[in-house]
Amino acid sequence: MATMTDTSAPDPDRAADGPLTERPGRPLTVAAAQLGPIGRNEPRDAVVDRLIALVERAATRGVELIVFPELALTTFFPRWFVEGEPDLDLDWFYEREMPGPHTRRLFDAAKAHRIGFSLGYAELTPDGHRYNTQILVERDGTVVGRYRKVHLPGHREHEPWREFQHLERRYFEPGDSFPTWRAFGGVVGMAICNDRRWPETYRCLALGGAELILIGYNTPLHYAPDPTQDPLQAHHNHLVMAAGAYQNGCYVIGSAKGGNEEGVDALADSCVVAPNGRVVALATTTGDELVVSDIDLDLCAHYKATLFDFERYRRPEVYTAITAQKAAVPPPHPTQEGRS
Ligand code: ING
Repeated sequence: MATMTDTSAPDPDRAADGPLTERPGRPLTVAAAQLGPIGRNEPRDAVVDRLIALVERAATRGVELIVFPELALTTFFPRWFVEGEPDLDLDWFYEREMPGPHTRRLFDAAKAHRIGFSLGYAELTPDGHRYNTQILVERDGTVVGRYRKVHLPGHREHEPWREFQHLERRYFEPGDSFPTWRAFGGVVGMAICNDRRWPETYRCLALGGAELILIGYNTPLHYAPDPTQDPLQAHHNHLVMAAGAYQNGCYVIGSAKGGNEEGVDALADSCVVAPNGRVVALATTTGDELVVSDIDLDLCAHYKATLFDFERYRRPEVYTAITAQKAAVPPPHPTQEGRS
């Protein structure tokens, strides 16, 4: 039991003084705002109309925060080697400002309904840098922050052997941080698509205090480097988000752009995952759909203050390989004199 005069951080070795006490709760109504396919030439205004329709549907459900998918304003253009497509202007897919002329009315509609949101888009900075970006906006319309995708999957050069390309490493530069922000009554972090497959993503965000992690994704059902993974896409999708949620005591909201987009079938299965690792809300279609859940951010403490009490149980001095190494370094082969 901590002494009365103890003003330092709680002693990580203090004896537990009983089960977690019930807390008043920090309720929040959230939703994954799943999108169906977006056509190659679908005008921004037509897409924004779809986003606003989801905002308005969310308002009827008392939703306070909606999560739109990755690259939610355009088709998933990294599926093409654009230079080889005469009628495709790569720059057309990027936003130079956010909000910009086409997206300002989305921000206005959300603010009018006091709904916050995260939105994935292709960002072109004034000095010419290109990122796969997600922006976070509070219920009063304030831009809280922006995240730039750290883990860029796929390849950089045209690989004609593939049914379709995955040229994110050609069209984007990687982000270099996992920021978190105080917003929506808790601490919020963001990640994008492939980021959700890497445990480092969730742990870095949780070390920044994240209780709610917002993830947009565009995931083709076909994975050209290993088609044996194709039938496992839905399983892997929830596997990684449920693990990330549970092991870090976070809610995770995954929002897909699903369905058959320009000939490529993409996974839907948008969902809300609770800190206990359970999927508490799941999409039923592959189109524009609101996947709503009433959550309580205080549920995070049931894991952050017990099993996953970082201050008490983590051993960073032992984990040095995680930041010291990029690739795996297996042990040497045993020598004739004896095993090493
Ligand atoms: N897409 C995919 C993702 O990580 C991918 C890349 C496709 C991985 C298919 C595995 C199978 O979900 C993005 N945009 O990162």
